[in-house]
Amino acid sequence: MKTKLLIAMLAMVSVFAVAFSACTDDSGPTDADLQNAQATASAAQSALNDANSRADAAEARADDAESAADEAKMMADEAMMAMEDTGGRLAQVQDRGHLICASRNDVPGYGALDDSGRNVGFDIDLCRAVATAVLNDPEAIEIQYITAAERGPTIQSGEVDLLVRTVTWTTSRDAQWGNYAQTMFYDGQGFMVPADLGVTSAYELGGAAVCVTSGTTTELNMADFFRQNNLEYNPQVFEDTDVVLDSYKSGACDVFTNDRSQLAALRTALPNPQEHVILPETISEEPLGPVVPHGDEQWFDIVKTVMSGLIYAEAYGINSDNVSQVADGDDVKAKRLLGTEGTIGQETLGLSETFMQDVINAVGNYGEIYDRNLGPDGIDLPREGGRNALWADAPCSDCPKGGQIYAAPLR
Ligand SMILES: N[C@@H](CCC(=O)N[C@@H](CS)C(=O)NCC(=O)O)C(=O)O
Repeated sequence: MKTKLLIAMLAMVSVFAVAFSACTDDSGPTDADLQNAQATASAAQSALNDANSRADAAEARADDAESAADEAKMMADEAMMAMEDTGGRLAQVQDRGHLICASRNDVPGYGALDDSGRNVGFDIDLCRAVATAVLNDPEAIEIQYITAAERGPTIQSGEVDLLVRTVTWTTSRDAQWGNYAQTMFYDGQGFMVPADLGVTSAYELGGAAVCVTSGTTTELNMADFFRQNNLEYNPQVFEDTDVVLDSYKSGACDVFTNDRSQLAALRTALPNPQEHVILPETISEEPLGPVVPHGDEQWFDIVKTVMSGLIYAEAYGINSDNVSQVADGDDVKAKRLLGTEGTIGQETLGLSETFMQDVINAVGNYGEIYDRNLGPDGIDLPREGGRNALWADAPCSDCPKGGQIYAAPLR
């Protein structure tokens, strides 16, 4: 429209210019002047007509382009909405029919093969809990076995849906590896030594050969500890747990350092556990839990909600034995968790109303998972009075309390 006006104005200006030049000539316009002016005016008129039709065509093209742009935007919005509806990774997992977890089979309590060759452990149960929430099948899992050093690249690439392999939450891992969903176990780093060394404190370890696995917070904390305390040491760094353990067993190193719960677990697998002591010092914070790949908030939220559900199920006294009765009972909060009253966000997450009933039926609540793997029926780490008890004001009456296991309330 603006183009049209501009061209029309230019044409008019050229006609007026001829007329004006004729008027300002003292001798007055001659016939030739008038003919020239008429010719210029009709040329200007046809230029104007021409410009008008070009402007009309341009306007039509602009309208076309505008509606094409609108259409493209609508399609992009629709695609985005469809993606949000189906959920990127959720849809992938459901299409594939199984969940891929990166984990392990070499540490009792977290992930190890039982007598029948089935992988069992705390980390494996968290993987099964998520598989149940999204596929209603705790067996629909594929475990990729990776070393500690492979954890970052594996979850960064997005080739697995979940990383559950004794992973400590740290700021750089959050930034580089993926999104850390929820702390499911509070650990800290310790040292194990053969009892006959006569060492009673980590501060007596100056000059020791220390076995550690690469790519772990353990390796970094160990360096800090010895440097900070001006102690010389000889680090023996290996990639596999088995190799570290063999080196420790063979006496190639005097000390084995790791998260305390793993030290306790691996100690039980030594030929004479009582011949090894775990020193009293804890030198770091190791909050452990599942990690999801960056870039899919719905998937991140799903995993967080499943973890919260496990924790609050224990707090509300819902377990694998009573889940059906509680679902039909009159405890409002418990019913909300189980999908028989209100909502905890199931629809937005793309999960069934009663997904937590399926999860608890399949793997139990947080306390059941703990007891089976890390507690009395597993590697027997005490819970009562420790950080891995439920929080101080947890509503349950008969669960261990006063700890730090706490999650987003389910509403
Ligand atoms: N929580 C620490 C340590 C995790 C960890 O799993 N450490 C060792 C201890 S046995 C390990 O698995 N190493 C053996 C391996 O990579 O196979 C971390 O996230 O870096």
